[in-house]
Amino acid sequence: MSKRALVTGITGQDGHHLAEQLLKNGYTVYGLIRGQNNPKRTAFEAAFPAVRLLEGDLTDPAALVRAVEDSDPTELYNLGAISHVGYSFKNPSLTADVTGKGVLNILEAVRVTGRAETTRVYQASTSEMFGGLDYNRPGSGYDENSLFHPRSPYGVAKLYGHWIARNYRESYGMFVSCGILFNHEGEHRGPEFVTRKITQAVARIKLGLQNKIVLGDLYPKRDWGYAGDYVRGMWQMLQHDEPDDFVLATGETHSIEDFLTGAFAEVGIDDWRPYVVQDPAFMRPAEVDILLGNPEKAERVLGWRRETSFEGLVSLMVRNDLALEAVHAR
Ligand code: NAP
Ligand code: G4F
Repeated sequence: MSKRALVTGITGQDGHHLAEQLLKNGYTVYGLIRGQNNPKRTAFEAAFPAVRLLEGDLTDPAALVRAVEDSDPTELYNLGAISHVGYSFKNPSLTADVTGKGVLNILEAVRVTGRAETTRVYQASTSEMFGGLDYNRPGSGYDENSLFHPRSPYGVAKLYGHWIARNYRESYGMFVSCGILFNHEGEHRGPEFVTRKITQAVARIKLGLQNKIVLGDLYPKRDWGYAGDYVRGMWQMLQHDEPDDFVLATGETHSIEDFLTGAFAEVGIDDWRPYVVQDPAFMRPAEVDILLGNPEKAERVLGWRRETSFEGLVSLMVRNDLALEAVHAR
């Protein structure tokens, strides 16, 4: 049977890795692209000439119905979202519409076009739903049964998406699986996220193009993995017999200070402190102090394994940015 995937958020980090893996697995891949003149379109088309782009926005139910009808997907990966936690504090209403209600719009597009029984849906849920508060510390790691207490408009919108996805599974028998993914990074990570901001700056400092990096809080801890490993897990969730929820994580947690230490060490700088300035502009009204996940269920049920270590991730990101920045420096 021919395999057709529709991916929302295909121009984002995970969309890039997923498009690569789906094409390799023989899928016909459709991607939703938003905006009148999306600046990422040209580069995306050059990298993925085989992907068929369909125009539409997650806030536009009619466009989503058209995209589902045009692609007739056997699998739909809903990766599209306002995904930046800091931005969500500044744009909470838009975040609710895109990141929250956008999930409902996708599920309805599948249902009202008569595909509830034929299209498998992946929903991109997140560890931000846990919140990392004192009364709800991760212990040996948050899992699929841990308490939720989101700490940002983004986390709250994602929790709505998570529960409406589960509701469509229970109400209409739809195959909808939610991946509760902990932070994952890599060479396609947006520069607005802390890891990429650091690796770009480290590369530029090494090449003499910059001398400081301005950051917010440095104490928070995250369970950071490699995005390539995590999109493999998304695909595995949709190949499983039953729809379900799965945590993907490394089971390790590291502070931003740890990430700085590793990234600067990669270019031979032992002490990052002289290069880092803190600015409250990059701090959030409410912070998630610590995230740590327990991927035992995904490992046991799906056979999922992460392959890239924390040290390997930091190293690959710094080396990637050194190569990119060296071209600019010439
Ligand atoms: P990303 O790089 O920020 O990509 C987000 C994508 O959503 C982009 O393609 C963006 O389009 C698209 N988008 C934004 N607003 C839209 C709208 N109104 N209509 C249609 N598309 C829209 O995020 P990512 O890191 O790839 O993450 C993928 C998904 O997983 C997101 O839902 C994110 O919240 C979730 N997640 C991520 C992580 C992580 O650590 N990366 C962890 C857990 C969950 P443009 O390219 O046009 O901006
Ligand atoms: O890199 P971040 O912006 O990622 P955050 O907030 O953990 O969210 C990411 O992971 C979630 C999964 O847990 C995803 F759902 C979400 O879509 C996104 O991919 O920030 C990480 C930490 C935070 O504690 C933040 O306050 O870094 C801290 N930080 C310190 N200085 C900074 C900065 N974050 C950013 N973006 N920029 C800074 O200058």
